[in-house]
Parts: sequence; C-alpha cells; structure tokens
Amino acid sequence: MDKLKNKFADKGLAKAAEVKEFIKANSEHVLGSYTVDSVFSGMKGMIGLITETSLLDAEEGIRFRGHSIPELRATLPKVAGGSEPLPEGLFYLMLTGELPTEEDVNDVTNAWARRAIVPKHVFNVIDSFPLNAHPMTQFSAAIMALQTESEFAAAYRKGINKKEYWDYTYEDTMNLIARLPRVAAYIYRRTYKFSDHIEPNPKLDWAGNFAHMLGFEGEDFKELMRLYMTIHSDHEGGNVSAHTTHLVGSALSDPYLSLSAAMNGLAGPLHGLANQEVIRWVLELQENLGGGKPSKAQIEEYINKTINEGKVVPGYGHAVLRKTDPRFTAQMEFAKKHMPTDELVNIVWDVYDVAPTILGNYKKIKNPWPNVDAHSGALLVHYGMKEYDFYTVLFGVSRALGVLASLVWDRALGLPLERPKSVTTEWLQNTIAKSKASA
Ligand code: HAX
Repeated sequence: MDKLKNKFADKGLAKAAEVKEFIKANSEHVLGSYTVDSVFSGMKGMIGLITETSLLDAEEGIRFRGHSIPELRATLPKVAGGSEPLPEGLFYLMLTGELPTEEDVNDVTNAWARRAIVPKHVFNVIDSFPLNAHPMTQFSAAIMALQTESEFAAAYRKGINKKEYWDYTYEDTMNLIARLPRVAAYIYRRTYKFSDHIEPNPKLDWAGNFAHMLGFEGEDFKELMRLYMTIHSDHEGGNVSAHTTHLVGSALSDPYLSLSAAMNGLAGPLHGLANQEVIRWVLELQENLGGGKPSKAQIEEYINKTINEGKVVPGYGHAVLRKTDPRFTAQMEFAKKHMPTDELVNIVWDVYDVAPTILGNYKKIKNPWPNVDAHSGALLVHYGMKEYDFYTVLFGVSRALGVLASLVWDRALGLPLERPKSVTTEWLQNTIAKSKASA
C-alpha cells in the first residue's frame, strides 16, 4: 500500500467509526428549517450534504480543511525557486486533513507520473469528434472512454465487501487525476495546434507537466498552472460539479462515470463555463467599441446593456459568496506581480472597479462581487492561450482534485444513495391550503 493510501486508511476508517457514533448520538438534532422559497430557489442554504474537504463561508470564502487560500499559498510546498503552491499538496491536505511535507508532495507527484498512462482508445474517441466539438464535450467523452480502466467497476463486478469500496475508489481517483492533464492537453493540441502533440515529461510536477504538454514552457505559465490547479479544485459540496460527483457516485457509479457527469455540469455557463464567457464578454465589448481599452463609463454602459438584454454579467455573482471571491484576489495578486500593465488584465480590474456598484443597484442580485471566473481568462490570454473555449477544461482538471478526494471520503464513510424527496406544485398547494384551513 502506498504511503498516502496508508495514511488515508488510518484517518478515513477512524473517522468512519467516529461518524457512526456521532450520528447515533445526535440523529434527532434539528439543524434548521426550510421554506417554500428554499424549495423553489435551488435548495440554497439548505444543509443536506457532508463534504469533508472544504467549507465555504459567505463572507470569507473557501477554506480547505480549515486553511484559507492566502495561508495555503504561503505554507504548501512549492517547486525549488517557485512561489505558488503545488496542487499535489492541496490534494494531500484534502484527502488526509494534514498539511503535507515536501516528501509527501514528492510522493504524490511521483505516483501521478507513474499512473499517467492513457490507453490508445481514449485518444481514438477524442479524434472521432469534429474539430468544432466543444473541448468540454471532448473532455467529458474522453473521461467516459477512460472508464474501461476503472478498478472499482472491475472489483464490484467480481464481488467485493462494502468495506473495500474506498480502496478501489482511491485507486481510480489517483489514476484518473494522473491521466487528466494528458487527456486535456491532447484535446487542446488536437483542436488548436494541428494535432502537434507533446510527450509528457515525467520529471516535472503534475501542473508543470500539464503546462509543458499544452505547449507552454515558460516558468511563469507553469507557476500560473500550479496556482490555477490549486484554487479551482474545491468549493465545498453543493456546487454543481461537486454535487454531481457525489450524487452520481452515491449510486456506486465509479469515479470515471461520476467525474464525467460532473464535467457536464461544469460545462454550464452559470458554473465553470463562465470562465470562457468572461473573455467572450470583454472581447465583444471591445469589438462594439471598435477595439482598444474601454473607459469605465463605457464598461458601465455595457454592464447595464447586458442586464437589460436579459443576460447575466459573467464572472459576477455567486450562490453562496457575498464578498469578492478570494480566488479572484489570488489571481489579481498573481497578475500584479507578473503582468501589471497587461491591457486585458487592466480591463478586468476596471470592470471590478465599477461592476459591484452597478450590480448592487439591481436589488434582486444577491452578490455583486466577482467570482473565480472573472479573472482567470485574462491571465491565460496574457501567456498566449487565447482559445477561450478551452478554459473550462483547465477548470475541470483542477476540480477533479477536490471532488474525487471527496468521493474517496464518501466511500470510506459509507455514505448512502442520495435520494431527496420531490413533490409537485399541486401537492404543495394542497398541503399548504389544508394547513391554513386547519389553523
Ligand atoms: N448578472 C446579471 N444578473 C445576475 C447576476 C449577474 N452576474 N448574478 C445574479 N443575477 C440575477 C439572476 O440571474 C437572478 O435573476 P432572475 O431572478 O431574473 O432569475 C437574480 O439576479 C437573483 O440571482 P442570485 O440569487 O443573486 O444568484 P443565484 O444564486 O441564483 O445564481 C449565479 C448565482 C452565479 C448563477 C449568478 O450570480 C450568475 O448567473 N452569475 C453570472 C455567471 C457566473 O459568473 N457564474 C459562475 C459562478 C461561479 C462558479 O460556479 N464558477 O464555476
């Protein structure tokens, strides 16, 4: 058993026993109440899920196992001479709850390099798509094609004890995360670089090697990928991609099936696809003005125009957050260090200067502040990755770290099939009418 798996076995199985006791002792404890409005507003704020890897505070933003993004940027191990955290370290933290040493992180890097083999049929599936197929469609299908490699599915078919589920889920998780950069880079090079593919360099760290396979050799881009892969990884359990992974996994669908489903949710414009929409929105704004850098007044006008046309301003708003997303701030800090005079980055900052006030004037918008997607595209464009349809694939590679670590936990804790109750509007109307009549 590898060291990380050993560590997880110690932690996960002890926690499973603790959780069992906790449920026994507190099963009747009331956590809150919910209303008709909660049911009609996407269950926002209803506590209905257990996710161990991270917790989101509306004002402060995300904490991974209790650690904020600024703390993790300072404390997680880095490559020699680097200043951004290695995502391997965050994965270790999410899985075990402990901050890793450099040696722990090296072990994960080496394990993922060893496990990164992608079978040929997966590339054939990707190649069978027309070049204009959206990269997220190719990505989701490629993960489905990889499902032939699922150790969980093979073991389940043979017959395994429930207590062993986490073990095979862990193996699939490690293999799948190891393989994703290769698959994603293949899609990028096929779609935009005439299938001029680049072999992996197993001497590099996971995100550095991803940058290399994408075709970006500069150290700054590698640093960006380390930061990007770290901050996009997890955002507690209720967001569409995390919840989908958990829901599909609750039917004991293996990690490949669960992650592929999650990627279909991430590909929605209100979720991960917002990162491409932000750049599309800014480029359209520039195009409308005949090019150049728009003034703040022009940006204000364009924001109002967008809303008046019944569209959303991408990169702004959030279902939980009520302040500037610390993932936005981390990227802003990166940009201030590496590209303070970049025109597109400065437009993103100008939008940040004016958008919250305008959006705040629309009373229905609960959060006028930027989310993670408002900044990411401008950083990528700066380094020459201008093919914005690809951006959500980058998000997806990172998101796998959090949602799959959570899936291993789901199996260790023995979480059951998820099956909330639904009712018809008529049922609600009748039930409420009856209760009013008897009051
Ligand atoms: N621009 C215009 N209108 C907005 C808005 C925005 N940025 N944010 C919210 N609204 C509108 C909603 O569309 C909704 O309008 P209707 O009542 O007419 O339907 C109203 O304000 C209330 O919405 P809310 O309660 O504030 O927000 P929700 O929890 O319903 O939705 C969203 C949260 C993130 C989907 C929303 O803010 C939005 O559409 N933002 C733009 C898209 C975006 O950036 N998505 C990425 C979010 C982060 C993420 O998941 N990244 O992957």
